[in-house]
Amino acid sequence: MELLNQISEKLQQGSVEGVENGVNKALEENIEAEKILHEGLMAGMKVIGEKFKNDEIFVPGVLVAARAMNAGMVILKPKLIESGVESAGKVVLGTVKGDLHDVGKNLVAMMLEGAGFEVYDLGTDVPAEKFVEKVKEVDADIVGLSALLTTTMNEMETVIKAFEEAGIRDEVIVMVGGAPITREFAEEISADHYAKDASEASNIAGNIKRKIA
Ligand code: B1M
Repeated sequence: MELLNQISEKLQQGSVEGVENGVNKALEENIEAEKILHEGLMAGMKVIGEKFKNDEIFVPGVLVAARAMNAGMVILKPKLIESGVESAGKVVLGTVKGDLHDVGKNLVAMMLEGAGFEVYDLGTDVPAEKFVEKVKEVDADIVGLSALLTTTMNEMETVIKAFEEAGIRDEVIVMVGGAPITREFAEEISADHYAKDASEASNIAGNIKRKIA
């Protein structure tokens, strides 16, 4: 669809205004928010990822594209979130230490909020002790760890070990995800769950909550 292609193009150009205008126009045309997300924003980010890999663009270009993506997601957020009246549970979420990627993590946060969870988003580059501190502070049910780099994915195990050392490992369910993460890796580090994308993360969290309740 022409408009969704335009959104993808504007994202690749790093145009916040272009993406915002495109997303607003698509919503006015009653295109579903999920379709705009997948076929406009995520399609554009996929192209950026390929170009980055092939050295056709560099970090500044990727950064402006991510900013444009986040700007589009802010507009879509209310549409993606169906107002959850009662809290489904508490989730502490963050991208692990050393890792600055937040687009996927933000998407997970949105989907969880949409499923009625209270999300405490610690942001990016989050050290293990911060996860421990927040879990204790809010008495979280679930912790969501995101990592996009093969060099930072092992930090997830550090976080799990920090929960063990703090004596709270049995009190919290750990879910991991991110591009380099696999189910095998999740099992290896003794995480409780692996989710391949944001909607799976939200489904898993919903199932966990039903089991707890
Ligand atoms: Co980075 N980067 N980056 N980058 N970057 C990747 C990840 C890379 C694959 C690009 C490439 O080479 N093709 C590569 C990693 C290679 C590797 O480790 N194997 C890479 C690299 C190398 C780097 C730097 C080292 C580059 C450098 O400096 N030389 C550097 C590292 C900085 C750091 O973190 N310390 C770097 C920097 C950056 C920017 C800052 C410029 C920017 C991030 C900006 C931001 O996030 N605000 C950036 C970006 C944007 C990317 C790519 C292009 C896109 C990532 C993205 O936003 N995707 C990425 C290439 C790619 O992924 N194709 C790349 C869209 C998003 C919706 O998908 O985040 O995968 P994703 O999330 C998915 C799933 O993974 C999952 O759900 C989402 C979908 O629903 N998911 C979860 C994610 N977290 C989850 C948690 C869950 C469950 C599911 O449960 C809790």
